[in-house]
Order: sequence, then structure tokens, then C-alpha cells
Amino acid sequence: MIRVVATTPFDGQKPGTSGLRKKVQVFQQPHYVENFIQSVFDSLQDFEGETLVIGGDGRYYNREAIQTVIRMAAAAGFGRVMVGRGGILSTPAASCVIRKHEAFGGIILSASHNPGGEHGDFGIKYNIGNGGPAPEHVTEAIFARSREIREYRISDAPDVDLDTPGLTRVEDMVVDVIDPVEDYAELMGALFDFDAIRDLFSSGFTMRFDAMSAVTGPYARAIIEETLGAAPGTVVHGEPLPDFGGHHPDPNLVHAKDLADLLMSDQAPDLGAASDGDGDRNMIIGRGRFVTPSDSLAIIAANAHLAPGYKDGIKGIARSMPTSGAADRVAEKLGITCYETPTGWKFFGNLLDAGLATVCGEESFGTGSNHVREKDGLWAVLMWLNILAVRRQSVADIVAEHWATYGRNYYTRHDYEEVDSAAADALMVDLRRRLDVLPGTVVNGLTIERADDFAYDDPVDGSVTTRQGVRVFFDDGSRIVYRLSGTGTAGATLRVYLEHFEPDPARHDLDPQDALAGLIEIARTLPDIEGRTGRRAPDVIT
Ligand code: VG1
Ligand code: CO
Repeated sequence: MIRVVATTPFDGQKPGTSGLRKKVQVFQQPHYVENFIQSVFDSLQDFEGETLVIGGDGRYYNREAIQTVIRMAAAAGFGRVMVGRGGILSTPAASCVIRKHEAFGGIILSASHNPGGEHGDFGIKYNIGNGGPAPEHVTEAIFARSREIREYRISDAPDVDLDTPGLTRVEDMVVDVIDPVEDYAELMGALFDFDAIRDLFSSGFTMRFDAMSAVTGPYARAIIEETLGAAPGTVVHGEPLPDFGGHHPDPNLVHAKDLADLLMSDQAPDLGAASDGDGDRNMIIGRGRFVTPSDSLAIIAANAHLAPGYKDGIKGIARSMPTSGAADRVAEKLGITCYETPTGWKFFGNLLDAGLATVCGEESFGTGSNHVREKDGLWAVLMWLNILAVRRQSVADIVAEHWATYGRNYYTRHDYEEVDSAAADALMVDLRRRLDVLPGTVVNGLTIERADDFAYDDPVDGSVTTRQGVRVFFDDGSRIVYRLSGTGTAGATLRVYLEHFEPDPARHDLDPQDALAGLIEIARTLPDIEGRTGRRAPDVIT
């Protein structure tokens, strides 16, 4: 039976960079999930009888939330839901399933790289029929609805057995519990030269893939170990755990430190890789060589034609604004456009749908292509494996050759986490207020050439997105970007992105923190980070 339940709005159900993210306890409040899901459904039209894809990254509260979404989808009139077995679907796999089965959309339960567990974070994201995150006009409609919602509709049917594949029903709606890996693995097989990668592994190539006890484990085991023949044990932390083993499932040098240390040691395998909570991020490290995500995007763009799915070349590249300009140099050489978008994968969707871009990336360990409409951690790893299988060089050599050809964009991001929100807001307000007077100012020997607050005009639908980060450009081509995170759940996170281009190969072997030392100092003092936030140093440096 379908019940209509009276409710009152919650404050703050505003989707951020990637969906609604809050502490688990917030989501556990009675009606909280229901209000948000009903707000999503109320913002959509013409889905009667259509298919909705549902899956999550396996974190604490995943199963409970999925049962609620299923009951509400039945009440809303969807004809069918496709749910990953065990409630599992990585974010890129969900995107793949939505596209392949021409679903109306999908609900992804994840807070991505944020910590999980009972006291960690939870999140809900709506993806549209192209498989990508809902664009801003949709998330704005959802938020507007959440502020006036008065009732929601839900079936009182018992829980669905999520662990047994096959078909059941809730009210008139079909529930299809699917293998979470199958469709995705098939797509990867169509894009990459699996035979060449098998040869690479059988020739003694070694690898460690750290799934960080998050969602990618089952995907990586099936594809890298079982299909491609990597040695058993190549995938570590391969079991998705509700609390990610107590770790922060964020593949970077801080949170995947064990992997990074191994790759810098004498026991290093040829390749190290890691993925995040929901499987859309990736980190690539060769023996003795960490590849920044910005460089990885550029190298993938320059070598994509080596993979069968991209053999005719790429049509364009897109990168988020704070991502380094390394990809722009590749685009220039290839004679294609490099689009610069605001942070967040939702801004790539139109470019991919319109065929303007083939490969996309963000400095935050996100890379992907037009094969789905999300960033895709395992895809990036398989792309690297394909490139390595064809070029038969080490990661370090490929990177060094790339820099020798294009120059090196020294790059780092400094994050100040859980800063007092008012202080962080005031810092940004002050920077924005000074935009007009900064040009011409000399700081520590560098002259500021121009400064702005990044705005994006979508070339496909003409929508305009403003206030996407303060950019300060210097006369030597260096750049500092300041923006506040839209994925945190406690206080504010100030992100400071630093970049300096170095054309001279003789100066390509510096530690980025050394190469950027002067700029780092300017970045600290220009908005008086210490005075305003009390922080002497960033919490996370990547
Ligand atoms: C961060 C990253 C951004 C990424 C987003 C979602 O957002 O900077 O590049 O798209 O996370 O990634 P923010 O607003 O905190 O800077 V995931 O893997 O958390 O969905
Ligand atoms: Co993620």
C-alpha cells in the first residue's frame, strides 16, 4: 500500500559540488532521506513506468537508504528499478548502467571520498538520463522543492532482498537486482586492449591496486586480477567495508600513504594505483614517480589513441578551472580545444553529450571520458595500463618524456580543512573585494598581472555559472586559485591551488613544494590565511 506522509522541510538540503552530503546522523533523522528523495522526484517529469538505477558505495547506511529509495520509487510510479547486488554500484558503474539500459536516471548513495561509518558522512546524488550528475538547474529545483515540501509518498512493502540477483516487485514496480560489475566490465573490455595488457602482466609487470576498502574492490579484482591476469593479491583492501576500515577513502599522497611509500621504496612494483569511496577517483604512481592528476590527464590525452576505444583520436579535452594547464598544451599540439569548466563533474556533461570533448579531468584525482558521464577511477588505471602495454616504458620515463615535449606544470593543492565558516567566507569576500586593485601589485618579487572570480558560460546550453573561485595570475605565468569546497560536512575547507610552468627540462626534477616555494608563500600571505583562520599550515598537501 502507498502511504502519504506529512512532513516539514529541513534546512540545508542543498546539493553541493556532487550531491547532498551530510553526517550520517543528519541523514538518520526521521523523514530526512524521504524529504530529499521526494524533492528529487517532484523536480522531475514524465518518469511514469520508466527505469531508475540505484546503487551506492557500500558505506554505513547504504542499505537502509536504498530500501527507502526503492519504496519511494514504487510510490512515485517508476516502472522498474535496477539495483546493484548488495546495494553496490560504483559511481562510474551507475553511470554506465543508466546509459546502457536507457534508464530515466539514477540515485547514487555515496559521500565519495569522505570518511564513512556511523560517525562519518553519507550522501545522495541524482543522475540524469545521460548517466551524469544532474546539472545545476535540476539541483536548484530539488533544493527549492526541499524548502516547501509538505508530504511524501512511500510504499509500506517489506524490505527487498538486495543480495539475491533477479526480479521481484514492490507494488507495481519491478525490482531488478543486477550484478554490479558485469555491464561495467564489458564496457572496459570494449575500450581497452585487454590482450596487450594481459601480455604486459605475463611478461612480469607488477602492480598494486589499493581499493581502500571501498567500492572498487570487486571491480578491480574481476577486471585486473581475473580478466587481465595480474597476480592474485595485486588488489589490496578489496572488500568494501561500511566504514572503509576506518580510513579516509581518498586516493592521494596523504590518505594512501602506504601505497605511496611502497612505490618510493626498493620493493616498488611497476605501477601503483588507488581509488576512492565510490570509485570515481584515481591515483597513479609509477616506481619512484607520483603522477599528479593534472599531468595524468595531459598524458592520457596525448596517448589515448593507443587504446582501441580512442584510436581515431580525441575531439577535445575539458578540465576544471583549478586543474593545471598541462592538458591545454596537449590540446594545442593536437589542434583541438581545451575547455575550462567550474569544479565538479556535472559541468562536463554538456561538452561530452555535444561531442565537443572526449577526455575530461580534474586536479582532484578525477579523470574520465565520453564512455560514461562520471569520472572513472578504474578507467584511468586501465588507460594507463593500456598505454604502458603499448609503450613498454616505465611510468617515470613516460612522464619525463611528456615534460620534455610539453614542459612541466609544477602543481600543488593546499587544503585547510574544517576552518571556521565565517572566517573562510570573510577571506573570500576580502579577496573578491580586492580583485580590482590587485593587478600591478608586486608580491615577493612577482607582479600580479590580473585577478578575477571565475565564471563559466556553458557553450552548449548558454547557462552561466559565476563565483567559481578567485584566480590570481602573475606575470611569469604562475597562478594561484582560491575556492571553498562544496563537499565538506564540517566547517569550511579552503582550497588553494598553485601552478607554475617550467619549460626547461634541466629544471624538471624539483620537488613541487620546492619549485613552488615562492608562490606558496605569496598564497599564504596575500589573503592572510593565518591571521584570518589561525592556520599556519595546510592540513592536506597534494
Ligand atoms: C571536490 C573536488 C572536485 C570533485 C568533487 C567531487 O569538490 O575538488 O574536483 O569534483 O570533490 O568528487 P570540492 O567542492 O570539495 O572542492 V567526489 O570523488 O567527492 O564525488
Ligand atoms: Co568519488
